[in-house]
Order: sequence, then structure tokens, then C-alpha cells
Amino acid sequence: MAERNNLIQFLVLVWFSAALVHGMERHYKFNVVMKKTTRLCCSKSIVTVNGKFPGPTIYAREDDTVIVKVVNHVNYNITLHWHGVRQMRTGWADGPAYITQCPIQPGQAYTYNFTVTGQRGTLLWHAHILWLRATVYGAIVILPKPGVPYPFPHPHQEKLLIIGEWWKSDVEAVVNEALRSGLAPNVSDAHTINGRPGPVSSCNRRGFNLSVKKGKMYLLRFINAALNDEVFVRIAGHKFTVVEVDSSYVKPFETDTILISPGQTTGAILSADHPDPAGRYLITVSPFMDAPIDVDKVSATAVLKYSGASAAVATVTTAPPPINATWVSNGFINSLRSLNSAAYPAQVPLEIDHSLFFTAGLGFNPCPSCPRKNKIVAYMNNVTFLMPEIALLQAHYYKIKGVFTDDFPARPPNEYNYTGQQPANLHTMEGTRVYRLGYNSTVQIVLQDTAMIAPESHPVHLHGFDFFAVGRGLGNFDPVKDPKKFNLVDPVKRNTIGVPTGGWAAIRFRADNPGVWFMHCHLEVHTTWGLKMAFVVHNGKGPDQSLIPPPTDLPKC
Ligand SMILES: *[C@@H]1O[C@H](CO)[C@@H](O)[C@H](O)[C@H]1NC(C)=O
Ligand SMILES: *[C@@H]1O[C@H](CO)[C@@H](O)[C@H](O)[C@H]1NC(C)=O
Ligand SMILES: *[C@@H]1O[C@H](CO)[C@@H](O)[C@H](O)[C@H]1NC(C)=O
Ligand SMILES: *[C@@H]1O[C@H](CO)[C@@H](O)[C@H](O)[C@H]1NC(C)=O
Ligand SMILES: *[C@@H]1O[C@H](CO)[C@@H](O)[C@H](O)[C@H]1NC(C)=O
Ligand SMILES: *[C@@H]1O[C@H](CO)[C@@H](O)[C@H](O)[C@H]1NC(C)=O
Ligand SMILES: *[C@@H]1O[C@H](CO)[C@@H](O)[C@H](O)[C@H]1NC(C)=O
Ligand SMILES: *[C@@H]1O[C@H](CO)[C@@H](O)[C@H](O)[C@H]1NC(C)=O
Ligand SMILES: [Cu+2]
Repeated sequence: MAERNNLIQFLVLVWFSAALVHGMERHYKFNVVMKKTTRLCCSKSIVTVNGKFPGPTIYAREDDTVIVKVVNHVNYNITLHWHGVRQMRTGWADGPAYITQCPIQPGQAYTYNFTVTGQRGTLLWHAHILWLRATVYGAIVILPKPGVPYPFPHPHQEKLLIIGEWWKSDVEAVVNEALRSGLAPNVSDAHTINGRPGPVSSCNRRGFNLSVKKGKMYLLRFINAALNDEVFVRIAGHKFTVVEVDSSYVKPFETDTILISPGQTTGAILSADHPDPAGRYLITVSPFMDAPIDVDKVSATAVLKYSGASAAVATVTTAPPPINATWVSNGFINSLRSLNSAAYPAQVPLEIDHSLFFTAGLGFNPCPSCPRKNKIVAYMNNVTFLMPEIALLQAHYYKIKGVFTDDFPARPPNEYNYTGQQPANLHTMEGTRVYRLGYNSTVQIVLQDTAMIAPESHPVHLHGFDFFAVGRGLGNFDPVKDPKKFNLVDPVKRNTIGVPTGGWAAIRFRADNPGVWFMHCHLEVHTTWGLKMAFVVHNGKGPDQSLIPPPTDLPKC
């Protein structure tokens, strides 16, 4: 009897630890449907998931397997991307259209199946085709493994604040108009917090309320799901303690302003400890743009209120930072450091196999059908990326010839003063070029903004990896002096990095994830213009070092 009990205990233990190692399966059903909405005083139909805007939140624990069945009920092709999820060997579930998969066409379904490995914190999911992510986005919350605490005091509650951009007109019409004219698309009409702009201009819509209890601590999970705007976030009378970005813990620091670029996330502790709990405190989300580029200047607002406070308007306000407050942006970015504790070490690659230098900027190419006979384009290393008609990952896996070429340059073809006098010729090369990386090789990329047409910040997002942001600076990168100042000890780890306006940023990562991985500016306008490229990472020789075979329901082109 005792033996049998022991055996049962042992089996339960084996089952339990297996469950711990492999995590749970989390199943979600995402129906892509049109939904009529009247936000911002205008009635229009938007593409949504399950009729929700923002869409449903995905909750998982580290090591869980997430299975999302997506059924497309709208008249657009769709794909979804799980932004920042590493997708170890499961590139088929990454989602960028024509990079890792063909679109899910109207009436079709596809099941995304991936395991969350080595990450915990806040991420987002969004459509990765056309400009559909304007309304098709939501949060991913990755909790630590069972029994593992946060490396900061446990909050009373967690709150999601998802920032977006809202157009009164049809967003696909906006981008199509821009592609026909060759000019910049219209900017959005308002920013939003959890889908709500708050009271703007004459249009008095109900804003989001952040309700708190006096004396409690909250973990605020901020997500910037906007298409084109970097934003500042402030809450009147309160400070934040930043503890996490892009699903990696950071050394906690206090700030009154958070900067978030499109595609980035920030976890911050808010103590509801204002001496006057009767106050109603303004939350502002305002754009950051320190170049002569037109953006949506309308701040989104929401209200923080303490429970028990009267509904009377006793608002304590705060002014958002000036739109061009580079100093506020720098202050925030320079405070970010990896936690780099024993439990969460920062494993920065110290020896580099591929030292890459990529310029990023805008140019003009001929366009016979455009009114001005030319069109704005964007590039990395003077290559404007052309979308293939067959997904790159399929072409790579099945060795289909003629879809891409291997010759994405490691350096720009012509050296010049990137942030100074620009060449007279603003044309670019067009092509579907990739850069190949051996399994487990180490990579450094210096991303250099150029002043072609105008210098501008680029939030560059790398799929399939988290990278360390080892350095940044203004002007041109100096290959002799600047590497000496790199932080190789506790640089922040992220998946999306703001290349400063007229400056550079350096990142490092280990190519330990075989597949095809997109790298692009997360300003949708720049991606549309071609500021994108892809890495092909080869399989390793070991047992768990190859891309898994494609799922049977993978969409076909
Ligand atoms: C998810 O993928 C794994 C292999 O990576 C497979 O074993 C499992 O059956 C898949 N689950 C579903 C529901 O497709
Ligand atoms: C873009 O803005 C212009 C000027 O306000 C307007 O005439 C045009 O209709 C807008 N385009 C779309 C697609 O909303
Ligand atoms: C926020 O609170 C105000 C005042 O109590 C209320 O009028 C408004 O409807 C609330 N917003 C939402 C989205 O519930
Ligand atoms: C920021 O913008 C304001 C108003 O447009 C302008 O007066 C100021 O000179 C700008 N500051 C910087 C540092 O560019
Ligand atoms: C590059 O251009 C900038 C801005 O005009 C100038 O300050 C800098 O001296 C130039 N650098 C070189 C190496 O010519
Ligand atoms: C980019 O490529 C185009 C087309 O080959 C060429 O005309 C142009 O000079 C190149 N520009 C730079 C900065 O390399
Ligand atoms: C990758 O390379 C590093 C450094 O050489 C080595 O320590 C590590 O074991 C390798 N990882 C794999 C999965 O091969
Ligand atoms: C949807 O994707 C398929 C496959 O790439 C393509 O043939 C078709 O033209 C696309 N449909 C639309 C409306 O773009
Ligand atoms: Cu950009």
C-alpha cells in the first residue's frame, strides 16, 4: 500500500514537473470580423478580433504553449504577429505576411502554435499586413513560471494601458491614397488609450478611467500599438518606477515621463499614494517628434481616480512634454539597464562574428503613374525592400529559387557624411535581399539614421530575437571611438529600438533561432516605403537546433 502510494506520489511528481517544464496549453479563438463603432464622433466599420477594440488579451506563463485559431471573416487578407515572442524554431507562427507565411485569405483559418520561452512581462500582438494593425491589436501578458515571484514588490493589481492611433477615415484608403500619389499619408486624427481618445476638441467622448485604491501599488503595462507615433506618457501628481520593457526586467528607476516607441512595451509600478485621494489626475499620451515631420499632435487623455472620489471634476492636470523634447526622450532611454541579477543575467555577446552597419533613411524613386513622377521610398543600406509573392520562410525551407537573393550588403554601398550633406542622387536600389547568419553566430548591427530628405527617428524591430542595446549616439557612428563606450555589462534587452533622429544605435544578439526573421522600422509608413530586410538563420547541427516542419494548415499563396 505504502509502495503504491509512493508510486502514485512519484507519478504525480513526474507529471507535475513535466507540466512545469512544458507549461500549459492556452487555447484562444480569434474571429476576425468587422465591427461598427462610433468612436471620435464618426461612425465607421473597423476590422477587429472577436468584435473587440483593442482585441482580447493573451495571458500565458513562461513555458506555456499558446494556440490561437484565427478565422478570417473579413474581405481583407490577414496575418497576426506575436510581437516580441521569440518563436524558438517556430517561425511559421511569427506572422509577418510574405516573410514567414502567406496571408490567411477571406474565409480561411490558420492556427498559430508557439511556446513562450525565456521571457516574462508585457508584449503585444497585431495584424502584420497592410495597415490593418491600426485596429487589430491587443496585449500579451506573460507571467513568470508558477511559484516564481516578480523581482519587485508584488502589485495589488495589474492594469493594461494600450496606446493607439485613430483615423476618422478608412485607414486602408489613407495608405492607398499615399501609394497612388507617392507622397506621405495623412496623419491620424487622435491618439487613444485602450481605444479611447478621451475628450478631444468639440467631441466629448468618454475617456478611459484608471481606478485605484489609496495606499495600493499597481503594475501598469503600457503598450504602444500606434502605427507611426512615438509617445510620452505622464500622470499628473504621480511618478512611475519602470521595472520591465519588451518582456525583460530592468533595474528599477523612477521617472515622471515614459517614452514608448511603436512596438515597444513598458511595465511600471505606480504607487497610489497621492496625499489628496479626492483629486482626479490627468493621464496624457502625447507624440514625440524631434524632426520637421508632420505628426498627429492631439494628445490622448484619461483620468486616474481613487476609489471613493466623487465624480465631480476636480482634475489635477499636467502638461505633456513639448513635442520635440529630445532631452526627455534621452533621459528616459539613458536610464534603461538590464536587471542583470543572478536569476536574470545579461548574456551580452562579447565576441562578434558579424559586424554589420546598416543605414536607414528615405529617398525618391521614379514613379511614372504618380503626379510628380516620383515616389517616396525608404531603405536600409540603400536597398528598398520589395515584398515577395511567396513567403521567404517557405522559399527558404523548400529551397524555392528566385524568391530572394542572398546579397543584402553588410555595409552601405557608398560611404558619405550620413547626417551631414546628402548626395544629389536620392535614388535607391530595389530588391528582396536577405543576409545569412550561421546558427549561434553573434551579430552586432549599428543602425545609422541618415538625413536623406529629413533625419528621423526609426524604431527598428527585429523578429525572432531579443537584442542588447549596447550604445547610441548623435551624428555619425565612429567605429574607433564609439565601441569603447559600449555598455557590455548591463545594457537593456529589447526587441524594438529607437534609432535617434540624426544618430545611431548599436545592438547585439546571438543567432540561436533558425528561420527567416524580419527586421523593419515599426513606423508603418516607413515599412510601407521599404525600410525593411530579413535575416536567414541556418539550422544548427544539434537535435533541437532546426526549424520545425511547417504546420499542415499553413496558408498558401
Ligand atoms: C503545436 O505544435 C507542437 C509541435 O511544436 C505539436 O506537438 C502540437 O500538436 C501542436 N498543437 C496544435 C494544437 O496544433
Ligand atoms: C487626407 O487629407 C486630405 C486633406 O485633409 C483630405 O482631403 C483627404 O480626403 C484625406 N484622405 C483620406 C483617405 O482620408
Ligand atoms: C469615466 O468616468 C467618468 C466620470 O465618472 C464617466 O463619465 C465616464 O463614462 C467613465 N468612462 C468610461 C469609459 O467608463
Ligand atoms: C521645439 O519646438 C518649439 C515650438 O515649435 C520651438 O520653439 C523650439 O525651438 C523647438 N526646440 C528645439 C530644441 O528644437
Ligand atoms: C558631417 O556633417 C555635419 C553636419 O553638417 C558636420 O557637422 C560634420 O563636421 C560633418 N562631418 C564630416 C566628417 O565631414
Ligand atoms: C543608391 O542606389 C542607387 C541605384 O543604384 C544609386 O543611384 C545611388 O547613388 C545609391 N545611393 C547611395 C547613397 O549609395
Ligand atoms: C553557442 O555558442 C556559445 C559560445 O560559443 C556556446 O557557449 C553555446 O553553448 C552555443 N549554444 C548552442 C545552442 O550551440
Ligand atoms: C490575398 O493573398 C493572396 C495570396 O498572396 C493574393 O493572391 C491575393 O491577391 C490577396 N488578396 C488581396 C485582396 O490582396
Ligand atoms: Cu522609420
